[in-house]
Amino acid sequence: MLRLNSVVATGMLLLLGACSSLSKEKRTDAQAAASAKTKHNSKSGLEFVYIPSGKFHFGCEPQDPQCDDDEKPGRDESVSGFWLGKTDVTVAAWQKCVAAGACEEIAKDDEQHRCNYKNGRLDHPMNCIDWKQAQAFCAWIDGRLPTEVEWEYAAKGGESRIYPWGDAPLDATRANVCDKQCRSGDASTASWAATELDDGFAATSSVGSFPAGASRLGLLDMVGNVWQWTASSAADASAKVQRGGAWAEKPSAARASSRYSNDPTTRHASIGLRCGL
Ligand SMILES: [Ca+2]
Repeated sequence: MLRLNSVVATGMLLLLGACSSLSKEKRTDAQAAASAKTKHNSKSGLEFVYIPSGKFHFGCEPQDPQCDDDEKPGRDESVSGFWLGKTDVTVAAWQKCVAAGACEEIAKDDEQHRCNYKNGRLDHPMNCIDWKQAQAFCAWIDGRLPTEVEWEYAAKGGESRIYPWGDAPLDATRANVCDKQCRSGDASTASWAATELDDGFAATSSVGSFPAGASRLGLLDMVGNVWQWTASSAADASAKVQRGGAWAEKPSAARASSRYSNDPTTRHASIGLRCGL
């Protein structure tokens, strides 16, 4: 009997070992993205990806030498499952919201015509909108702006990653940042333009132009293109946090833990939004 128990116990241990190694089996990002749950929002025409609940390290990753002080030391966070836009909110989606009477017409443009609304760039991210206008759009589709913790969790795919695609350095195929063209387009950004990069865009790009920069679950343009307003307040409680860097920012802002904030009334061609549901 003792011997039988021993055999059974050994078998159980082997089985547990097998289960454990299966659960640790590493899926590639392409496999993870292919099996991610997605849904179409008919009101806006936007796609959403389900981000399953989990825990992660919020803030500076130990392998990241570019972290700013406001990313350190980071902390453990838990996130409940939620839906996040696969792309930034587009001009086409914003037009639908305006037609429905739930969003404002955006009349303002900047002197370089980089605000996308009414400039014929329907598949570009909506920009030049303040925090309340961003909130109103998300409310229209029964959603909300994500918190910065949710945003970073999604950007990192729940893992320890510097960028949505992993730890490989940013290059011209990964994201739309302030590259050599950005310098020529706006003299004010010249001091931090990454002149060694040519990503092909002087200002915003059509959403999804950088598939090589996709996150583990297939989110596009999480970094670069436009900053994304979040629901979170900054250390200065009157300011709101924005994430992801932008076409007008240096590449180091396009890291998953990089943070920035602005007064909620700020409207700029480098700031847009992505909704959670
Ligand atoms: Ca660029």
